[in-house]
Order: sequence, then C-alpha cells, then structure tokens
Amino acid sequence: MASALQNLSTYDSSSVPDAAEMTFGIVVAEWNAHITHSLYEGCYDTLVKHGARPENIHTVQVPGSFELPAGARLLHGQRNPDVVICLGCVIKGETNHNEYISQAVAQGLTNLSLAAGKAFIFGVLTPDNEQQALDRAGGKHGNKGVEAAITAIRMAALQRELSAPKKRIGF
Ligand code: RBF
Repeated sequence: MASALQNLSTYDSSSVPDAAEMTFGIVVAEWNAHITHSLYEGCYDTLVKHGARPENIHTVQVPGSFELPAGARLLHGQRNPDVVICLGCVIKGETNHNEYISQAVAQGLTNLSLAAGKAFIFGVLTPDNEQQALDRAGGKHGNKGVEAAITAIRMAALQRELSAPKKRIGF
C-alpha cells in the first residue's frame, strides 16, 4: 500500500537531471521474464527519454534474481558505468525461498554500493502473486522499471556533482 501511494511512475519530468553524459548498466533476471522484460522496457525508455545515449546503456541478462548481484559486479568491473540498475521479480511461493532470494539480493546490492561508492539500484519486485507483479510492471501501479531509471539518473547526478572539482570564488 505504501508503495501504491508513492507511485513515482507519474513523476515531474522537468525535475529529472539530463542523462546525456551518464553511463548505465542494466542487469535483468530471466525468471518471470514477462514481468522483468516490462520492467526493462520502462527502465530503458525512461533513461533514453531523459537523454541517455543507447551506446551508454549496457544491458546483460542473468538466470534469476539471485544472480543479480553477481551480474552487477561483473558489469561494474568490466564496463564501470555510473550506476547499475538491477531488475527482477521474486514471487512468493509455497515455501519461503522468495525471502532468501530477496534478502540476498538486497544485501548483495547494498554491499556492492558501499564497496564501490556508486549506486546499485534495487529494481526487484517482491509480490505475493503474479497479479501484484503485473500491476507494478506497467499496470495500475505504474512501472517500477521507470522508477528505477529515475532513481539511477538522480544518483548518477549526485555522484557527478560530488566528484566535480569544487568551484572557487576569486581564484
Ligand atoms: N528467481 C527469480 O528471479 N524469481 C523467482 O520467483 C524465483 N523463484 C525461485 C524458486 C525456487 C524454488 C528456486 C530454487 C529458484 C527460484 N528463482 C527465482 C531462481 C533463483 O533466483 C536462482 O536463479 C537459482 O536459485 C539459481 O541460483
């Protein structure tokens, strides 16, 4: 419910920084591909809409969400994009495997972010059922891939702002 009230898919596009000079990695999990590919389309289109150049968006696929941190680590190491966006969908099942996978991904991406000093965006749906996932992958609750892209652009802008040389006055 909380996230339904914070549907950033309908955001003020004028407040989003220009992404023309930014570089992005996107890691997409193949499990629940009909969901994750919708997330990817929303994400990719939003990056391009805000100026990102297709040649600066590097996409890879991994088998499942559990592999997202490893895929993200590889992209970071091999392509060094400003930000890595991870997209997956872990649907609750009869056992609690979903909790192990979601926790591992969240912790893995947190560890990567802190170690690398750059953002690894958690674009992973953790719904109770398929309908909840569809609602958030282009359905009535928007597209969380769009929100992941906006978050990525904002974090890339922050990284660039803080790494730019300080402006001096008078010299
Ligand atoms: N990966 C997902 O991205 N979403 C899932 O809902 C999902 N469910 C799984 C359920 C079970 C019982 C298992 C064993 C794996 C599941 N996976 C899922 C795959 C997982 O992320 C990973 O690819 C595999 O466990 C191999 O490391």
